[in-house]
Amino acid sequence: MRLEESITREILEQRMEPEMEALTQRLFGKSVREASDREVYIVLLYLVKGLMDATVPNDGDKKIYYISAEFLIGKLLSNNLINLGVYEKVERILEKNGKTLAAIEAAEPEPSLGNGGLGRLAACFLDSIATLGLPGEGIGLNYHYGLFKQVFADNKQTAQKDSWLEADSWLTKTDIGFTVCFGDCKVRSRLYDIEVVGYQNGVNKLRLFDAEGVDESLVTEGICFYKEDIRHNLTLFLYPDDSDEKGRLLRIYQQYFMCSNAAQLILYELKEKQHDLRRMYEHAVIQINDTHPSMIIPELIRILVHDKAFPMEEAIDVVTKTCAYTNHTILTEALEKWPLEQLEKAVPQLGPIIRELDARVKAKYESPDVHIIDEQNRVHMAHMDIHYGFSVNGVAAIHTQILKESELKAFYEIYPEKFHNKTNGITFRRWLLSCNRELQAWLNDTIGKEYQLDADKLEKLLAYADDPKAQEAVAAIKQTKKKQLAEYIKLHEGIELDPDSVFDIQIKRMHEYKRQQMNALYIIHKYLEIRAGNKPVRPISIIFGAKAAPAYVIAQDVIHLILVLSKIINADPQVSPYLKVVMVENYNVTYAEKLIPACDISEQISLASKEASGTGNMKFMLNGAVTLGTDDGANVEIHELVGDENIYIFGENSSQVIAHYEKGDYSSGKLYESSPLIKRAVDFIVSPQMTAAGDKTNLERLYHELISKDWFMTLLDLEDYIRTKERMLADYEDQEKWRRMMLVNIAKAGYFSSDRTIAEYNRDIWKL
Ligand code: 26Q
Repeated sequence: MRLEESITREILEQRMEPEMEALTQRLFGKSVREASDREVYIVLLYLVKGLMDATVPNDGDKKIYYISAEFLIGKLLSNNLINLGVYEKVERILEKNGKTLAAIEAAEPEPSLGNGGLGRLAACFLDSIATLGLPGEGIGLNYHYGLFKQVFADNKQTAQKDSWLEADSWLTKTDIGFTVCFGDCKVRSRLYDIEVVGYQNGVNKLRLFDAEGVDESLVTEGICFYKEDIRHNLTLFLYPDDSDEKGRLLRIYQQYFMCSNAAQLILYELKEKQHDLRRMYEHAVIQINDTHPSMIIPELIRILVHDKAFPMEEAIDVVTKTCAYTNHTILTEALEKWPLEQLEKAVPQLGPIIRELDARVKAKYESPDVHIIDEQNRVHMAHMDIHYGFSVNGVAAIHTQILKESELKAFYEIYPEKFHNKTNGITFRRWLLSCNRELQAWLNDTIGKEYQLDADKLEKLLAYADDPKAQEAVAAIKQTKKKQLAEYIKLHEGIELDPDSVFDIQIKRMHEYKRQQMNALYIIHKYLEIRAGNKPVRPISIIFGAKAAPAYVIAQDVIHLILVLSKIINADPQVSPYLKVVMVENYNVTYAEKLIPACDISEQISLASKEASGTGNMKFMLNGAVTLGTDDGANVEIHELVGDENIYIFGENSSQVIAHYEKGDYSSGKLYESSPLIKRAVDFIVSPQMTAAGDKTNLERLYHELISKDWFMTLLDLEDYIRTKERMLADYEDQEKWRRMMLVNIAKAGYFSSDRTIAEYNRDIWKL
């Protein structure tokens, strides 16, 4: 549905109220007052789409194409209202009609088109690209089911399909489509657009390709589906970051489908604008978000050579000058290496191109470290990106440094000029203006609104760090957000939390390197201490949110551990007045928006050197939480910005951890045997109390993992972690000190605005 073509944005804005009434009548034959929340949501959806249609597109001579397998955009209504500058207006109209935006928002499905950080980053980047008025678009896939919906049963995670597509949607079907050829079939695509409006600026597009003929009835149970039928399941699911063999083959098909469509779209747009393809790089830059879209490189080269009669040499040169690669991980197991045989089965036409690219590398460099095809005939996607792209970047200072010094050292020696650091950022529109209206209103009153477009202006708040009134105000806002969260958790999880307790929150994907299991061991420690009579001066609420890849066994075991602990502790009358544990079900962007503003202690406890950046850490800081973390990822930069007095850093640093791996001298068994405190906590996992309440198989497997392998060194930092958390809890009682820390953290968060990150990408890489 489209609004009348002729209506301008100004008219629509001024006539919001009568337009809303008229549209509600037209669509549902009722007034706004009579309409249901869901109906009002649909009315607002179309009004906002109308406003966006009437907004000037961000255009220019050179365009950034941000290609990503994931765009974790979250719900869009509130964000769009804010960016269009009509949030308050709509809020007032709704209020007049006995409705609240919060209730309307609840009627919007969340598109979970991403796993976690990488997908959310892509969404923040689109917001900043639009806000900075840069010409650019995101290109990805229109998965019918996003990341699975997590449902707990018997204290375990089960996975359900999460459908988000509906007739009335932010997606606009276009008449653009291409043919994509695979080894065994051809698939037609269809392009859908989602408009992304910048804050007080023009619009850009997120362009999502779907496959024609996807058959949702292929899903059998949960998230199981018939994997052989590629033609009908291509864009059915977003893949959780770990999968079985068949799933992996399907992922190659998905990646190629995305890349081939992207390549065809980009070349189509260049042709439309009558640009000379030989100078493609003057008009287009392609940012490859991790290696998932890497096939765009050989695909573009293939099209240029086969369809546009380019000599191979020139095709390679042009494509190399157009493509840039972002690395998001140091975990070797997460770097994509596709067996050439599998790749050629799915996409035979790419085989010769990739072999040619590899041959050129091998002719020049002897070291197997930089070859594209290895001795086992596997294609190293990242290696292809680095040789045949003009830029490589890490996502936080320490991450880029580790890439240069160890993971990608051989490449850094060949191409030092290609390496950049681009520390991640977050959009303040969603992670402050939208999720914490109370804080943004107070900031506006206190330091003015400038910070909304110039995040560094948040530093003005430093002048208020010791001001009792400001301290009082941020504490009151935090209290409000904690109360709201407590109500939400009561409603959704059935667990009651005391808003006067300390809210300690760890929300992120479940992974051993992120060490949720270390937090669980703290909980055990605290539980045993309370039972022994050592009661904390103030109750503590420890809150988790995390999905685990369904095939990741240990991660499932950690979820089980936390859920069982939660059952035991919350039901223990001796302990629960002092300690509560919650793992929220189906943690997603919407939940994050409620959890982050309510947090006191932000848990960022990854094993040093393993978390490339983290972005949750930035969201918490911006909302006045204090970080408890290791010197890892962007924590390092947070630490530098706020100083030792405003953050709690513990554990071994990345050089020490890397040295353990090199020497192979870490032994969790030894630590377990030598520390009574560690032993007591770890043993509790398999205590009769636990195995009676939980599943012995899961608990014993986890116990053995911890004392015999513990690849991500949980026990290494456990004692220091416990000590530091205790010190932090004690400091919380010095409210003046704590509130000062809150203010300093908010004041220093400006650096982590994705507007800054995008401005840097543009200055150093894209040059739009
Ligand atoms: C790979 C192969 C097969 C199937 C799935 C995948 C897959 C999917 C998603 C691999 C990785 C991901 C996601 C990675 C990710 O989110 N990385 C995070 O990126 C953030 C943004 O840069 C960083 O802040 C985090 O530190 C990093 O972990």
